[in-house]
Amino acid sequence: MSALAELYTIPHDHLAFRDTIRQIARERIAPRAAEIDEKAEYPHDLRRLLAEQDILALPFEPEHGGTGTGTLMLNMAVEEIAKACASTALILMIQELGTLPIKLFGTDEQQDRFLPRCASGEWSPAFALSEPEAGSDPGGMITRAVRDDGEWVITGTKNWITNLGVADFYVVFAVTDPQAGHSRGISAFVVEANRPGFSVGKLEHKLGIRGSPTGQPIFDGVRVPDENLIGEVNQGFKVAMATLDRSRLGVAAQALGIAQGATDYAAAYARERRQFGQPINAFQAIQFKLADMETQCAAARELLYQACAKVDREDREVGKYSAMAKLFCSDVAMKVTVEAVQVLGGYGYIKEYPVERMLRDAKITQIYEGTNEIQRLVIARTLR
Ligand code: COS
Repeated sequence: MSALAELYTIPHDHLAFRDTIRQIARERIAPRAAEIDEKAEYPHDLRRLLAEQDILALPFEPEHGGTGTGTLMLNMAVEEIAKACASTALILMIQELGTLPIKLFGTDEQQDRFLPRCASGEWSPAFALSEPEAGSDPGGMITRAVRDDGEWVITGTKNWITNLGVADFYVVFAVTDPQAGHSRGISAFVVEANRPGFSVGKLEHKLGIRGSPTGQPIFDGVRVPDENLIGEVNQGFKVAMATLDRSRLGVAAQALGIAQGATDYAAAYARERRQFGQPINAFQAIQFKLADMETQCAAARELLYQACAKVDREDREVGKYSAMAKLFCSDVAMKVTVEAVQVLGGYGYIKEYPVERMLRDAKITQIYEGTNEIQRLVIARTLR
C-alpha cells in the first residue's frame, strides 16, 4: 500500500456533522453534566436527544437505519460529547460495543431484529463479558450455557456491566464446552432483558462516569433459543476479542474528549483568572502547562484517527492500533486532567468547576475495555 493510501481524510460532510455535534454538546449536554454526576443519574433526556439528532445511528450501516459514516466519524462524535460529559459519551460508545458482536458475527435475521432499533435509539444494548473472578482474563469465566430441550440455558453472574438495568438486551458470553480449555469453548448469546431468570443485581457506586449505571446482571437459568446464538458455537471468545479490537477506539475517543475538554477549560480559565496583577496565562509556568496539554491532545488525536481509519479500511493492524490508541489517549487523559486541576488551583478541586469531574472520569479510561497493562500485552504480542 502506498504511503498516501495510509493517510486518513475527513470528508467535508463529516466535519459539518462534527460541528453540529460540537454545538449540541456545548449547548445541551454540558449544562447537564455536573447534575448528572452529582445525582449519579442516567440521562434519559440526553439519550433521547442523541437519538433525535441521528447520533445513535452513527455505529450502523444504512441498511439497518444507520448513517453508514464509519468508525472515524463515530469516534469524532464520541470525542465531542466527552468534552462536555463523559457519561453521556458512554451512551453512544455502548451503542457500538453492545451491537458489534451482532454486526460482525450475527445472522441477517439477528441484524434485522436488533440493529435498526438500536440505530433509532429505541433500544440500548449491553456487553456482558467480565465476571467477578474474570476481568483481565475473560477466558477464565464460569458462566455456563447448557443445552436443554433444544434451547440454551444460561446461568451465571457478570460484573462491571455498563447499562445495567437500562439495556433492552445483553450480549452474554458463556462456557458451552468446559473441556475445551482456557479461552476456548465459549459462546456468545443475545439475552433480552425480559426473559425469565434475568435480574438486575448490585449497582456500583463509582469514582467517575457516575451517570452511567454499572453492575451485575444475573442470569439464573435463562432460556434462549438457537436464534440467539451469535456466531458459531464455541467461537464466542473470538467474537469478544474482535469486538474489543474495534470498540476500544471508543474509549480512546472518550479519553481524548475528556482531555481536550479539560485543556479548553483550563486555557479559558487562565485567560480570566488574575493573580499578581495579571492574567495567570501571562506566567510561563501556566503557559508551558497549557502548551504540553494541547500538544498531548493533538498527538493522541492523530493516533486515534489513524487507528479509526484502519478499521474503516479493514486493515490487518486494527487490533494493534486500537490498543495503542486506547493506551495513549487514556494516559494523556489522566496526565492532562491532573494538570487542568493544577491550573485552576483551589478552584480545580471543588465541584463548582468541571475539571475535578473530568479527572475522576478520566481514570476509568485506563481500566475498562481492557486495562492499559492488557493493551501493552496486546501490542507486545504483535512485536514478537
Ligand atoms: N481477534 C480474534 N481472535 C482472537 C483475538 C483477536 N483480537 N485475540 C485472540 N483471539 C483468539 C486466538 O487466536 C485463539 O484462537 P484459537 O482458539 O483458534 O487458538 C483464542 O482467541 C484464544 O486466544 P489467546 O490464547 O490469545 O487467549 P488469552 O486468554 O491468552 O487472551 C488477552 C489474552 C489478554 C488478549 C485477552 O484475555 C484480553 O483481551 N483480555 C482483556 C479483556 C478485556 O478487555 N476486558 C474488558 C471487559 S469488556 S468492558
